[in-house]
Parts: sequence; C-alpha cells; structure tokens
Amino acid sequence: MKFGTKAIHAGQEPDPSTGAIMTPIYQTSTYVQASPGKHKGYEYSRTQNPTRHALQGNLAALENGKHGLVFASGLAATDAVLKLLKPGDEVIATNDLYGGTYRLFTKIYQDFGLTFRFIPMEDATGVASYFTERTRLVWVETPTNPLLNIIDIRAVCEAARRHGIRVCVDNTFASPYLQNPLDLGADIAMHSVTKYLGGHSDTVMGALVLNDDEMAGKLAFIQNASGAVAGPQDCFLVLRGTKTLHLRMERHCQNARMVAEFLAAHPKVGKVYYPGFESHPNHAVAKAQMRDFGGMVSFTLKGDDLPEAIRVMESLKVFSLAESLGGVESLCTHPATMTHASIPKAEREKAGLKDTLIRLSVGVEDAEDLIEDLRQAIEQVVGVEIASS
Ligand code: P1T
Repeated sequence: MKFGTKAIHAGQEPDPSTGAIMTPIYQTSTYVQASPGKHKGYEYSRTQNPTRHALQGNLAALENGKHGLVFASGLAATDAVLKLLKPGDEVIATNDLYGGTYRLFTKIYQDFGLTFRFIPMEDATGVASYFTERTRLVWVETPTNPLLNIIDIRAVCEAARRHGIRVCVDNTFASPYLQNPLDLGADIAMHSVTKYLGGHSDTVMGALVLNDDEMAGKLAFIQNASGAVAGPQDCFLVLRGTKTLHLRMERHCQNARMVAEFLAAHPKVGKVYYPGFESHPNHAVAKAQMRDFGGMVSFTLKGDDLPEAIRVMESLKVFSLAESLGGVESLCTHPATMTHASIPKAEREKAGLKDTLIRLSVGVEDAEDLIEDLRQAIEQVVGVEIASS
C-alpha cells in the first residue's frame, strides 16, 4: 500500500459497535470484565486504549514498522528508550540535537550512571572510532535541530551493527513521509508527534516505531509501568493529523525551498542552512535517504549582530515567534534562548550553533506571503541594499 492510502486507512477500522468511520475517542479509564480476567482485550487505559491502539497501528504503518507505541510527549518516548539501558552503559549522540533531548541525557540520566558523548556524525565513517566496550546506543537526529545537518543513517547503522550497538533515529524533522529510518537499518524510529505528525500545533505527543518483537515488548512494558501514555483525545487529533501528512509535507517542502532560495539571494542574509541546496555538505546523502528536503530552514544575517537578529524576529508578522515546528502555520524560533537554551553556550558553539541563528518552520501558507514577510522584516531592520548604477 502506498503512503497516502496508509496515512488515511492504516490502523483504523469502522467502529465495530456503530460503524462510525472515524475511530471514536474512547474517553475511558477502565473496561468492564465479565469475570476476573475475562475481557475484550482492554483492562485499563494506561495499559491499552482503543483510540491509542488505532494511532499506534497507523504510525507503525507509516514508518514501515511492526510495532508502534505512543507517549505523552517526544521526550517521554526518548525517556522510554533510555530505560532500556543500565548504569555504566554509554550513548553516542549527534552533537547538534534538540536542547530538551540534551537536557534529558545530561541532567537526568547522567545521574543514573549512563554516560553520553556528543559527536559530529556528518562523516559517518568516523562514528565507529567513538565506540567503546560500553557503547550500547547511538542516538541520531537527522536533519538535526536546528542546524539541519544530514547524517547518513544507513552508514551509521552498518557501523553500529558490526559492534552489536542499537541505533535510534529521531525522525521528527523529516516525518515518515520523507524518511524511514527502519528501512535504512535503524532499530527504532522516534518522533516528537507534536510536530509534523500532529501537524496543527494542538497536541504534545511522542512515538516509537520498531520491528524487533523483544524490544517492542520491553518498551510496551516500560510504557505501561512508567505510565507516560498519550490520552485518547490527543490520539484522535493525531489520527486526524496523519490523514493529511503527505499533502502537508509536499507543501512544507515546496514552501521551504522557495524561502531558502529567497534568503540565499538576499544581500543582507549571511548563511542559509537548508539540505536542499547542492552546496549543503551532505546534500547527496539527503537526496538519497529523503524523499524531499523538509520544511525547516535556518539562517543568520550578514554581520552576525544579535540585536539585529532579534529585531528581525520581532518584526515578522505572518511567522509567529514561538517554540515548536511542523504545524500548518509558519513559526520562527531563536534557538539560543528558546529551544536550545539548556545546552551550555560553549557546547552550542562547538557544534556550530551561533546565538544569532534564526530557525524557521515554514508552514503551508502561500509562499509569496511568507517571503514578503521575511523581506519586510529584514529590510525594516537592516535596510535595503541600494544597487549602484
Ligand atoms: O516536545 P516533545 O514532543 O517532547 O518533543 C521533543 C523533541 C524531540 N526531538 C526533536 C527533534 C524535537 O524538535 C523535539 C521538540 N522540539 C521543539 C519543541 C522545538 O521547537 O525544537
């Protein structure tokens, strides 16, 4: 079955009691049993819920995986993966990644005896040189947040497999429409469902999709035992969101390309970070492992002046200044003070993340309006270059 058909149908059957075509919101905590242990597959909603079950099946299908599990947030999904590890184990992670993931690793799990090393992975052949006898997991984010670095998933997975190390890929920025990590050899595909999968900035949720039955059993145990589950109302909203994922992603990608090209041609813009440019260091890898280049674009202004960058963000009218990404509406974020503030400045700068970086989540509005908004904001703050005749 092709992607659009799966997006609309996978995991969902007409409701058996009424024929309702949309999976109902089973807003219930518990289920009546005819006799102790004699029930219809549902005992308690932390353990299982029919609306959640439908969404888990839908997301598994979109990632070409066997098992889907949804959690109360993207970070709760990441937290569940870390609970597969033991004190003394080591995680090798991408050096450019969501600030909250870095915070969970270093501020919570380090105290439980896990160690984390953050390394550049753009040259995938070098990743194996960081493995030690204690390495149990490689954490890959690609495209990375917010620098849009591209990591060769297949190459990293091959190196990890040779050493018996698992790989989890945070696929949030790409969405399953653009990239399927399990097909490239990853053990787990992780999502902040809050972003493109939900797609409407109205839900916070996370997901894991995987093929391995034993690991899926352990993660389902953790999901129930730790209890950071997604509620049925949110699962319903995300089921509505995934039905248009393929349509939205096409427009996100088209608009982002136009915005990136506009910025790259603007005389007051410094560097534009966008994997769709042939000049992007790993453009060829992006082209090979992604269907298109995504809806995210980051940039700096020429001169790298922080007050100017802040004034540009304040001057945008169609783009809203807010954390998050992947919704239908365009957002603008200042990673240094917002999404990545929990990474120490020295660490951010080591990874190439400047305080002057502006991150755009390009929505599905009309591209002309988005470009005009960026133009007026930039030119209002830094002026227009007058061409000399
Ligand atoms: O916010 P939550 O659903 O818990 O997901 C965390 C998360 C995980 N991975 C990536 C790549 C993410 O971007 C996020 C959340 N990111 C933002 C809120 C942001 O604006 O970057």
